[in-house]
Amino acid sequence: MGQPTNRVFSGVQPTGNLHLGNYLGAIRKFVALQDSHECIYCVVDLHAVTADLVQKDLQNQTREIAAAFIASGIDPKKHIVFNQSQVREHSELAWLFNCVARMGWLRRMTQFKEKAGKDSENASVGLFTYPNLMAADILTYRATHVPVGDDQKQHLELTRDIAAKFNNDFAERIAALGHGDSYFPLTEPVIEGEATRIMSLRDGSRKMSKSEPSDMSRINLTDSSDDIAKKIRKARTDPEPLPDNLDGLKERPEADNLVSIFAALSEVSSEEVLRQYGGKQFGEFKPALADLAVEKLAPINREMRRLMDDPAGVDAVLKEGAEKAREIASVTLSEVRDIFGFIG
Ligand code: AQP
Repeated sequence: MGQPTNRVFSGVQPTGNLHLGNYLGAIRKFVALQDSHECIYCVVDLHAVTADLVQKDLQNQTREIAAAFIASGIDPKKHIVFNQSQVREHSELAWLFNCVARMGWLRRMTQFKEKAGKDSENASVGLFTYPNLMAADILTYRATHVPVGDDQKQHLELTRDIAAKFNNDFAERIAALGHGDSYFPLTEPVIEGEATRIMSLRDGSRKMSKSEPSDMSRINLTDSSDDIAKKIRKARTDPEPLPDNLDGLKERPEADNLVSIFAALSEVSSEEVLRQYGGKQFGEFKPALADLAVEKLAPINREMRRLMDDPAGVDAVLKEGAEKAREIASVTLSEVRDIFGFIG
């Protein structure tokens, strides 16, 4: 089988509190790539247990992400939507990548440092090797493109390093087995647009995040219209009016963040938003942003609720997706086993 040329893979962890950053930084891009690419979108439940071993409601959290994918416009009939743990090949390839990746590469991963915090001796080994599993998720499908937020850039670089080392170390066998001069692609990240890093509504220096304790820091996709409006009204800002150009947003992280959110939701540039709102006070800008956010998110929220009312229906989509994913994954793993030289 030749390498695919336009296959997209990406995933979202079912760790609760799916937020506007996940939507604008990732899920909305997933939707946009559907017309031009073969897409595989995964609820990465094996990743969810790396930080907190016992998830409060993993099954419903998994369904919620799948529902968000579909409610946002991903068509599971045309593309593949599934949860990671149903396709065992991800774990097998991750083990093999544990042997390809080097300790020094993983020690440089900033996300591990952030998530493990000061008590890294007590972090799970899974949290440390998380980027190898992510590389396996992507390369099980030999995906060429991965839409992600800016925080995942370093993990994508590691995925490319793993692919390059594998291709290089096994070059002779790859060629001898008829796969040409490389087996895995050097996957391209798709990190572009106005919303690659949406920040917390309470602190413009911190990423909007599922694990941030304050619910006021993020807009959840399950929030009611009233909650969305309240969170935007209470979002931290400074007392100055909005500037009329991008330079004026420097050193104003909270203002910059709200302008970026407005731009991303209305699909225009931040410059365009400032042309319209430059010189205006937040008292005028925030209600306009709240209206826009509600207009864009309410239909997704409604559709997510409808889907979540039928858990068996969501499970059926995931099962069917897993079957389709396994068809691709089993071929890759069989070829990779041959390249390694295992019997069977
Ligand atoms: N604030 C963000 N702005 C833009 N994109 C973001 N993403 C996450 N936060 C932002 C992107 O969403 C996708 C799914 O993320 P994930 O489930 O893998 O979780 P994460 O990257 O670890 O970040 P979260 O969602 O905030 O979770 P926690 O709190 O656990 O760190 C990815 O493409 C990510 O880049």
